[in-house]
Amino acid sequence: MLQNKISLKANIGKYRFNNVLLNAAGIRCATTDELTKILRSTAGGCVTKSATPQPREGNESPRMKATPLGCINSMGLPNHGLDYYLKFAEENQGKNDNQVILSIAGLSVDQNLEMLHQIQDSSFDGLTELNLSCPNIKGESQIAYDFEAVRDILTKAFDFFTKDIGIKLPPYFDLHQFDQIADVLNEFPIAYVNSINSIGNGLIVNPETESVVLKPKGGFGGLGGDYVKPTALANVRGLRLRLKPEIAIIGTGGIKSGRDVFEHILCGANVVQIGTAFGFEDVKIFDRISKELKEIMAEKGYTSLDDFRGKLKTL
Ligand code: RRO
Repeated sequence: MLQNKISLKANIGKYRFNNVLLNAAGIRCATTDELTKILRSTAGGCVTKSATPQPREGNESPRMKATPLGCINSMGLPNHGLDYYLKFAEENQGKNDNQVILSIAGLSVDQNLEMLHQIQDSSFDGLTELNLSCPNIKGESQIAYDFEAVRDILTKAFDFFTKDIGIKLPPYFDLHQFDQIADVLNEFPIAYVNSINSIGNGLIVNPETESVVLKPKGGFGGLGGDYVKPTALANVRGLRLRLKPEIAIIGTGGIKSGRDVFEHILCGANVVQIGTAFGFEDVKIFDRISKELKEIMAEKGYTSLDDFRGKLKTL
């Protein structure tokens, strides 16, 4: 009975999501067919595969491997180029409170600014996600570990960009890093941060073959799934405690059940994204997890996500 009264609606500023669950960028979101399938599902919207100005093939295969605890990837930004995703976003943004988040990941500051100019000049009026945390580009660092580089790119971006931006962050591991990134981000009118991207440069070893499991970068790759949930929760919580309230948080990392979503929201997530587990289960995962989350809320007497968002207790 109570379950009918339970709402899983969420919002980031003025953007309404009819469900708190989305895919995480990179997972089943590289083609318009995959993106349309997500929009037609229970999910509250979709994020597009991070785009570069031109289409890219990405790294050599094998470049993704599932394990019992999650997965490792070194995709290397394979995508159809910004024009492709921008057109989809222009055509589908915001219908029935289904948001299309347009993710971009330039290989240089100039590429990011070039794409932001193109988005600024377009009819797209949704959220753009600036991915500053791709771990898999050969010879490149993850920008968001260099705090001055983040300040520099955001200063240049907000010089002309008047639409809404979110920032995809890598996991941080030292509390001084939380302080430093929050100090930088609080200087800008950012709509949200998305924490976390995969944990960069893990290594999975196959003891039978005595080998790594991925071809690019000698086998090093980004970790997702069960490996990363506590790190993701710490990042959501650590940033919620430090960011100004106008900056919303998308919680991403290790979500495969209603309980995982419940924990992310307790830590302060406004919206959550599912990566590895969505890759394993496809769009039916949004039905299953919505049901599981509603069951937990019903048991606790909660009817909206606001009833417990950010209310994690300490001892
Ligand atoms: O394409 C990738 O290799 C990739 C990207 Br852009 C990212 O942001 N995170 C990730 O785990 N893989």
